[in-house]
Amino acid sequence: MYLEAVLRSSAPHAKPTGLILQYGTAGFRTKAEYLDHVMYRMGLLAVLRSKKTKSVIGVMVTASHNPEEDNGVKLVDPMGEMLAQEWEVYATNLANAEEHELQLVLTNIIKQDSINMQQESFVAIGRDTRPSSESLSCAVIDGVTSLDSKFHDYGLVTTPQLHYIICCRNTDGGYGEPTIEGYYQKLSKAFKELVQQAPGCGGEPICLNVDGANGIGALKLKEMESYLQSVLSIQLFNDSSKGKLNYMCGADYVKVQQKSPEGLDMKPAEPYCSFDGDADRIVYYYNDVNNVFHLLDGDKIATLISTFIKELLLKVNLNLKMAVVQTAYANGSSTRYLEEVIKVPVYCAKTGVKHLHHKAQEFDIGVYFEANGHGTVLFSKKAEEQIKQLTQTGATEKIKKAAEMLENVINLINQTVGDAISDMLVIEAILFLKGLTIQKWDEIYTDLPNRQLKVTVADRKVIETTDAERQTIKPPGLQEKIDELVKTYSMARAFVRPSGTEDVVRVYAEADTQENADALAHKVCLAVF
Ligand code: NG1
Ligand code: ZN
Repeated sequence: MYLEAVLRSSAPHAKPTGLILQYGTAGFRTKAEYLDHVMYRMGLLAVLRSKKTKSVIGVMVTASHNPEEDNGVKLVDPMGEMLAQEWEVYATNLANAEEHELQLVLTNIIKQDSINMQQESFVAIGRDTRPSSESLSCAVIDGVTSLDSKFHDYGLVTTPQLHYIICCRNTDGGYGEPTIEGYYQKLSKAFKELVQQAPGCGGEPICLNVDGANGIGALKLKEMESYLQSVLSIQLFNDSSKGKLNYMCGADYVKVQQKSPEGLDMKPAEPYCSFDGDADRIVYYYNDVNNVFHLLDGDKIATLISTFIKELLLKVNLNLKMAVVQTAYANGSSTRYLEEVIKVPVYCAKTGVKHLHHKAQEFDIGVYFEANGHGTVLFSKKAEEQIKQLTQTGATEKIKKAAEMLENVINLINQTVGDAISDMLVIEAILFLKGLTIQKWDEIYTDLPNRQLKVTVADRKVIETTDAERQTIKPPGLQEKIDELVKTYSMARAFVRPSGTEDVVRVYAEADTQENADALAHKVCLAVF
């Protein structure tokens, strides 16, 4: 009988007949005008998921780094992680059911997963600053309330803030206070304590320029500024809701174009960073004294963080298994440096944070970053407990101090998902503690020149890949063509894969010079047609 109420309230959110969408690597993503029914239905699905897991489930309305006109939605599972893979199919089925099929599809999910509809449920909703996000999140709420569920609308939040809140709510505050205020307090406390452990602390605040991509990250950073006063001084650019979100700015623009964003006048040698549209990615960059642009992407970030953690682990003498997880997009130089110089095992996962996150969970300390700047560090319970123990009973002051630093890193990093604000604070603390400028950090290893391009084809699904997307198995002959092309360049590597978030095929190439990387990428594009 409750399903009749669902059908009644579905009418204002009716699905355009024939529209088919897929729950991809980052949930549903397309032009905002196609998404009203999807939002309503994801409200329904979040209630079912909440009943099934007996936990609070999150719904985030955002299309991250995609253009302002786009929007999207993803569900957040109980520990702040991405929605379980088995449920992605439910999401797709529900989004694609025609109005007259909705009741049947819902009933099937309830039956298939033996969901007790009497179980209480609670859904937490968040959204980014896109003009379409407010009304789309109202559609989510309509879906949630049509199944009589409780909910809380957190309004404007970054994606990682919502993940943090979900984790806090489901651990009875064990991960922190389940509020935005609690998030600022937890992070700023850990940051200040870390920075205070540096020998030269107490002087001028650390200075950093931030490109907020005209999005939610800028808004939230402004809110957080007062918590960081006297320790970190932030000059914020592209922080206006009047500027167009992600347009010629933001982390994705800087990473893909390999140039500085519009809207900031870069001064030589000063450090800059860019967030993406929902503040779960960050990249750093600077212009050298000759005004040459240098990018420090997710690979450089992973290297900085894992070197720092490895050094501390040696000091505390804990035998914890640490590894770094990357994707095929990781620069070859970074992988070599991590394996050969830092001597930490490196694994390659498929593109998409859930794959990296999953792999990183296999270790006591799993550092994962996509080259585009999305990443975090996961600490196992065992690692957290052993480190905590040493802060109390460490044999020497040196051991205690190193253990305290590790504990602060644990508190500063958002373990639920990549988080631009949290990652930025971790990076700034490490640079400060190690006395490194952005140039010195950049000099740790030199990136191989690389190029990322996209090709539009009739059907991107004709391309199938294996070996964590580094090889194609379909269409026949494509891999052989790529191999032939790669052989004609020095230090070269190239691969293609269908995007999970856009209707394109992505092409990546690296080689000894920028000209060669560009030429190889172009030739591979032609091979894809
Ligand atoms: P696709 O469109 O599947 O390449 C992009 C990013 C992913 C991930 C997702 C979700 C690249 C090459 N790909 O996926 O890493 O961040 O978006 O936002 O950057
Ligand atoms: Zn994002």
